[in-house]
Amino acid sequence: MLIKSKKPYQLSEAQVTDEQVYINRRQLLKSMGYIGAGSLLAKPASASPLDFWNSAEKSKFQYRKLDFKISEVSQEQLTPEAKVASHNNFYEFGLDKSDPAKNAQDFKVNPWQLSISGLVNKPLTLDYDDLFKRVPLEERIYRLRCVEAWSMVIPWVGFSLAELIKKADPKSKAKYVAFETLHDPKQMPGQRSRRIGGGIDYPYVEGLRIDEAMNPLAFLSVGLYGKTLPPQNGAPIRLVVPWKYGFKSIKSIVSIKLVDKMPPTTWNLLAPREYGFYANVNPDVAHPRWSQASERRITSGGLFARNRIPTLPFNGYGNEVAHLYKNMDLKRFY
Ligand SMILES: Nc1nc2c(c(=O)[nH]1)N[C@H]1C(S)=C(S)[C@@H](COP(=O)(O)O)O[C@H]1N2
Ligand SMILES: [Mo]
Repeated sequence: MLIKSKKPYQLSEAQVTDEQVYINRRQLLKSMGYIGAGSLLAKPASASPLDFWNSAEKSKFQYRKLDFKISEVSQEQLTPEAKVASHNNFYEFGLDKSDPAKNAQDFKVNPWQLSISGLVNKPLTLDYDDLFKRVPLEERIYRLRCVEAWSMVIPWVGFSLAELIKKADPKSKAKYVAFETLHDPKQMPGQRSRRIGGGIDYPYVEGLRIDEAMNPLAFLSVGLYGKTLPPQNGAPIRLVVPWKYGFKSIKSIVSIKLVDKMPPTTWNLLAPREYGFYANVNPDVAHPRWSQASERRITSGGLFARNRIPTLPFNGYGNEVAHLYKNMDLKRFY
C-alpha cells in the first residue's frame, strides 16, 4: 500500500534515493538545532545499500570526513553522488566525461600548497591541513550549469572565497583575482599532450573581478557529500561560482593572485568568440554553436529521463548577483 502525505524525513530509506536520504537527514537535524551535524552524519547510519559512503569506500583515493555547519537546505533534487563523481570536465585528465574518474585516482593532493599573493598586505600560503581549518567549513547546495547545457545540484563543503581573501588583506589597487590550477604533467596526462589535453595551454587559469570574488556566493570547495573532494572534482580545493558557466569553477588550485588588470582565462584564450571573461549563465545569449535557453538536469533518472528545464538568468542567483552587472551590456560582456 502506498502511504501518501508523509513528511520527507518519514520516508523509509528504501523509498527514496540516497541523496534524498542525505538531504532529509540534514533538514531534520537542522530543525533540531544541531550545529556541526556533518560529524553526526559521518557515522554510517545503517547497512542500507543506499548508504552514501559506499561509493567512496570502494575507491582507492583516500577520503576524509569533514565537519561543517549546515547553512542552507534545498528542495531541489540533488544529483546523485555517483554521477557528480563520474561525469566530469577536467581536461588535465582526459576529454571524455568518464576520463577524469578513471585517470585521476592516483592524484596526490597531500602535501599541497595554495598561495594567496599579489596585491595584498599579508601574503598567505596554506598547506593541505590549513585548507580545512583556516576558515570554518559550511555546506552549500548549489546548481552547477556547464556551458555545454547540462547541469547538476551539488552539496559542496567549503567556505566563501571572500573570507580567505580578507585574511590576505587586499590592497585597494587589486581589481581582479587570478586563479591557477596545479601544473604537473607527471600527474596530469592532459598536460603532456595537446591531443589528450584538448589543445589547452596549461596550467588552466581563471579569473574574477574583485567584486565578484568578494560576493558571498563565490565559494571555495574542499568537499562534497560530506567528505573531501574526489580528485576528478578538483581535490583538494576548487572554486565554485554558481552564477557562471562551469568552466569558471577552476579545479585543484595552487595560486590565487590579486592583480590590477583583467587576467587571461583558459577558455577565452582558446576560443574568445565562444567564451568570454564573464561567462554569466544567460539564457538570452546563445553560444555561437548552440542555444543556452535550456539545460539537461542530471538527476537520478536514467540516460533517457526527460529532464530538460529552462535555464535561468545567472543560473537562478540573480537576486544575489545581478547588481554586479547593473550598467553592463551582457550580450557584449558574455
Ligand atoms: N583545471 C580545470 N578546471 C576545470 C575544468 C578543467 O578542465 N580543468 N573544467 C571546467 C568545466 S568546463 C566544468 S563544467 C567544471 C566541472 O566540474 P565537475 O567535474 O566537478 O562537475 O569544472 C571546471 N573546472
Ligand atoms: Mo563546463
